[in-house]
Amino acid sequence: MLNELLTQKFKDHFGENPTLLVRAPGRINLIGEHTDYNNGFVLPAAIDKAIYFAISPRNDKKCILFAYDLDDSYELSLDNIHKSEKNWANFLIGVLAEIQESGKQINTGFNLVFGGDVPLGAGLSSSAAVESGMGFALNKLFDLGLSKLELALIAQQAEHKYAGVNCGIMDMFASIHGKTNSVIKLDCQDLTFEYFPFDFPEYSLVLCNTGVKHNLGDSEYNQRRAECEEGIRILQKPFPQVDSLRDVTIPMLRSQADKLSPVVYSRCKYVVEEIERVDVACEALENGDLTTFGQKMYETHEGLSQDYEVSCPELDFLVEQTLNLDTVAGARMMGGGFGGCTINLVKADVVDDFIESMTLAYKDKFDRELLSYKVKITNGVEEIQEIVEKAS
Ligand code: GAF
Repeated sequence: MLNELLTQKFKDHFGENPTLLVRAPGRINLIGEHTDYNNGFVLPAAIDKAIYFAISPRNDKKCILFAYDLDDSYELSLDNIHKSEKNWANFLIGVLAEIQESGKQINTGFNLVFGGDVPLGAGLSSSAAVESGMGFALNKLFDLGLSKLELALIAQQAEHKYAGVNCGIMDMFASIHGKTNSVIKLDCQDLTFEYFPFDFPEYSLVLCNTGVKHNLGDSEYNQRRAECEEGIRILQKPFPQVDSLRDVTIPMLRSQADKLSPVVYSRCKYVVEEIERVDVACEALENGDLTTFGQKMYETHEGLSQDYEVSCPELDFLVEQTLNLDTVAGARMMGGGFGGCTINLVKADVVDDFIESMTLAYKDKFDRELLSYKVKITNGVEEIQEIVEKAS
């Protein structure tokens, strides 16, 4: 539906059919939060909320970008790629710039319309979806021969340099490598991964969106990363073999407690525990043990809230609300934090009641509307062949 609207917009705006249509999904993360930039493990998946791209090559050097959701456009030349004053355009320009830097030259411009239904600021990685989709579309359109991993790394660099967030690799990796009904256990140290089936018909994945996005989110994120790096620098003195928090154990950390500030100690403690938790959670998943898996999700939330301090009252409230519900296996805040969504593993037959009671409780407590989404796990970024044929 969305891609049909986009195709129509493309025709109206550029007077031709797009050559290529692409779908790039947002992501959820089951467990393994703030571990990616610490060389740990994560367990994300691509979801049925996505950003769509309609694109065609041009004969000149112009790149015309049109944001469907904002009804706004931006134009630049391949001869002069630079940051824009329009924030939305920078996610696309960043990818273009990184591709040019990678040595895979794009020599002719293009017309592009993009838009989708990944809620913004909800912790579902709409920006990674934009970057991943842009890279995939350009790679395909100009036959650049970039691998999936190269596309993920390009998207990550674009986020660092053009959005100013020193993010890890998880979001773009998930948007690109997603697989229907599977979660991706990604080792962020060597970027190897394996799929774990996540197909439990008796449970649904429900996201509860606080609608809160604290402005400090990006700078606090970068600060958390810096605090982890400070911890590593201190730990490397007695333990020179340590390269990242992946190499640290709780006894090692405890032995240096007097050298680390209480804040840095708590940040490191959370990360070390979380890296271990992903392993236990994956084992539970393999055994079909959603009770243990859910307990680990709650432990993650506790750590993110108390030690890593990236939660907020709205997220804490939503998680607390589920604690006594035997229809919820696990719940926690998801993503970078400071707002966005909680992820909940809810018995499928009570999802509507769950959403209704959460909505009422949230309204009652914060006088805000709670938006909830039941999400499905889908494939990662892909070309949408049929629609192009239908549209032409
Ligand atoms: C954000 C970042 F972009 C990811 O790399 C990851 O660190 C996540 O926060 C926290 O796990 O989504």
